[in-house]
Amino acid sequence: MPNLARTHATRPLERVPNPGMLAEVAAGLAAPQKELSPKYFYDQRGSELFEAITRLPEYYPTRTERALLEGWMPELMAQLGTRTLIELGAGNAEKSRIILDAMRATGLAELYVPIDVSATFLSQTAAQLRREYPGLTVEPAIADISVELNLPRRMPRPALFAFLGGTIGNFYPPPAIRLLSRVRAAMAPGDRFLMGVDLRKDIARIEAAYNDSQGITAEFNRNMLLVLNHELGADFDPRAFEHRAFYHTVAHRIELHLVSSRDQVVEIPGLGPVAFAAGESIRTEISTKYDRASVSTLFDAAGLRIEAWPIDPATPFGLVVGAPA
Ligand code: AVJ
Repeated sequence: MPNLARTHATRPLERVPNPGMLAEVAAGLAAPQKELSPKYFYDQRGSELFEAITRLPEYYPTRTERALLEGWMPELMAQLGTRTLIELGAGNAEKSRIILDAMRATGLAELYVPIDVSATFLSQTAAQLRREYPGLTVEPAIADISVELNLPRRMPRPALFAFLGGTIGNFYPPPAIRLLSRVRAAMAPGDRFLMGVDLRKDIARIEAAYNDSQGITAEFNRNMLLVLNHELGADFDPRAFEHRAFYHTVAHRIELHLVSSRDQVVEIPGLGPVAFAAGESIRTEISTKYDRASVSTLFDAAGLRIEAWPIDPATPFGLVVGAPA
């Protein structure tokens, strides 16, 4: 467990230089429902907090997905003969090892391309994986996948594009389709796309996963304000915002909000004062839950088709194997 009792100071950020951040934040905070992108959760502390979330008893997606990967990857990799693994949003690459092990078992693990916004996590992960997998070329790409993939020019085929964890759920449908289309455009015939999706289920179970009893998710949510303080010189007081997570039954998604506990004004240099009324919220994340039909709709729009749908019906959480349509 990382030290979660730290003060409001954050460690230096190493992420994609993002000159558009101020403009994006300004637009988000000017909307009737104030909104910030979940990509701003992940500085070093945010990444550590997310790792702590993945180990929470209430947070079922990570361990379910890991079990699915362990069960399905050996067979899938043997069948596909995958030579390159491209991972969108690689983080610490724990699940990548399951895929890489399966690739190595077929003797074809040649290139691994982890893509992430966080250069810190990427360089640590890359060095570690080079030691663990002699003969594997590790070529990290620093990119904001909501904008670009920044892939190496040459990659041995067939390649597997992996987008795990259910992170597709962070995207509203139009950007989700743009992201999937970007993956589709980078695919050659014979390549495959592997995506983790959290599935619709009992609402209480979903809500519990985002309202854990230890308050880690609340700290993770508030950490975004520290990222804004550090990156933009804003003066958010995270103690003046409360964590709220609820299921939106019509849109089939969890929404994370930070609710202002009082009337307050926050100063963001270059943007000026931003007023919050007591009870007013910033939406910081959506986490959409799917079924086969809703994944199929996204895939259709992106030029992909569902080739396989291995899910855990008990949880339920799923993997989707996509191919060019
Ligand atoms: C990393 C986007 C998959 O939506 O479940 C976990 C992020 N937010 N708890 C998710 C998250 C709060 C997570 N994803």
